[in-house]
Amino acid sequence: MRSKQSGRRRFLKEGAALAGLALGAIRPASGQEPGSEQPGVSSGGFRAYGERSRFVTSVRTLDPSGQLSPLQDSLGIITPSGLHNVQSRGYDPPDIDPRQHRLLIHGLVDRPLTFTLAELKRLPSVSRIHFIECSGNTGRTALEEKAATIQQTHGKTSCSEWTGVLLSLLLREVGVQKGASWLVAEGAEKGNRTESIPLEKAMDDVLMAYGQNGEPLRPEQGYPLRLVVAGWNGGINVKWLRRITLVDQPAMSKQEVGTLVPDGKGGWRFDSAMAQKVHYAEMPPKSVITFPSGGQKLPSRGFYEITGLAWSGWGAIRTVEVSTDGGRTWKDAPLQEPVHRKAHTRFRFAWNWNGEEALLQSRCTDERGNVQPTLAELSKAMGVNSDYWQSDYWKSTATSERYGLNAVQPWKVARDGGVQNAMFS
Ligand SMILES: Nc1nc2c(c(=O)[nH]1)N[C@H]1C(S)=C(S)[C@@H](COP(=O)(O)O)O[C@H]1N2
Ligand SMILES: [Mo]
Repeated sequence: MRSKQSGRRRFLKEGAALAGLALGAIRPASGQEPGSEQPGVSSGGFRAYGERSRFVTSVRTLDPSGQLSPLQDSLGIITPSGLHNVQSRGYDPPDIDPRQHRLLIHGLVDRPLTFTLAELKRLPSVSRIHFIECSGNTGRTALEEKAATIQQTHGKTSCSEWTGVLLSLLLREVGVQKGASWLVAEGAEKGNRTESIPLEKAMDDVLMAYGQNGEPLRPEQGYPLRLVVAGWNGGINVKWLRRITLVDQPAMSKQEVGTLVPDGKGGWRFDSAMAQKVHYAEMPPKSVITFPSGGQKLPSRGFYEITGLAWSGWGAIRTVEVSTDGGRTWKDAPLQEPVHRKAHTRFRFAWNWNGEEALLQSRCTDERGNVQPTLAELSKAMGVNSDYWQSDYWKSTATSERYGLNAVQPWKVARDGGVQNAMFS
C-alpha cells in the first residue's frame, strides 16, 4: 500500500525540512523513560505527574450515551482533558501502542500512503481551540424535567486546544483524484466507527490531532490520533483514527443513518422541527449560563458575576446578551478575548441580586448573524405548544439525535438562593 518513492518526491517538493520523511519510521529522540528515578530532586511535594488538590472534586458523570462534562465548575474556555466529555457509544478506548499504530490514506488518490505517528509529528503542525459537541447535547436531556444541572443539560460539549496536522496537507500529499468528493474516516475501536466528510470540509479546517491541551490525547479522546472536524457534529470527529478512504459518495454507515439525507448530499436543508434552514452537520449557535446554574445555591443577596459559555459551529460568537428579568430586558455581556472561531467563548456579566426570584438567561449571536432562539420562539415558529417538547414523538429515537435544538436555557433563582432548571416554567 505504501508508495515511498512518490511520497518522497512530493515531500521534497514541499520543502527541505520534510525531505526523507516518507522513507520510514523516525525514531523519536529518547526522552525520560517512564518510571525512571529522578536523582537530585528533593522529595518535598514532588509529583512526577501532577494531580489536582484533594479539595477539588469536580468529576464527569454518566448518562446513557456517555460521560458528561461538569460545565458548572468550568473557568475560562478550556475543558481540562480529564473532564472532557466522552462519547464512545459504549466502547472502551482501545489500548493502542503508538509505535504500532498506522494511518492509511487510500482510495481515489494518486499515492496511497501509510503514516506512523512519528512521521505525522514531523509535519508542519497547528494548534487550534475548538469545541467538540455531541449532536445529542440538549437534543433530549435538556428537555427532560429530571435534567436538573447544566452537566445534564449541556455536558456533552467540551473545548480543548488541539494540536496536529491539517488534513488538507495530507490530502495534498496523497494527491486526491478528480472523481473524489467525500472521504470516509474509520476508527480502530471494536465498533470501527465510520463517518463520511465532504471533501470541501476536509480541505478546509479539519485537523488530524495528536495533542490535547499541551499533551498527547487522552485515550477517551482518541489516543493516539483523532479527527477534529471544526464546528461539526461531534459524532464525525472520529477517534482512534486508522484509515481514510477517498470516495465518490458517502459511506452511509450505520452511524450516519438519520444525519445524512438518503441521497448522501449533506449540505443545507429545511428542518421542519427547527422551522429553519440548517446545515446537516454544523452545530448552531448556543449559549448557557454556567454560574449560577441548576443545583447551585446563592448564599445571600448581593454581588455575583454571572458567567457562561457560548459557541457556534458556524464560526465566531459575535455577541452574548444576558437577561436577569425573565426576558424583558437584555444587555450585552462582555466576551473573553480573543474569541476563537468554533470554540467555547466565555462571557461574564456583573449582577446584583436583590434577593427576589429571578430568571437568568443568555442568548448569543454568531458571525453569520444567527440568533439563538428561546424555546417559546421555536415553538411559535413551529406552530406547537410546549407539550410538544415532552411528547413521545420528540423523545423517540428518530428525533433524539436532532442536533439543531439550541434553545435559550433559563435558570430560576428562588428566594432561598436555590437555582433550578426553568425550561418549562
Ligand atoms: N472511533 C470513534 N470515534 C468517535 C466516537 C466513537 O464511538 N468511536 N464517538 C463520536 C461521538 S458520538 C462524539 S459526540 C465525539 C465525542 O468526542 P469526545 O468523546 O472526545 O468528547 O466522538 C466521536 N468519535
Ligand atoms: Mo455524539
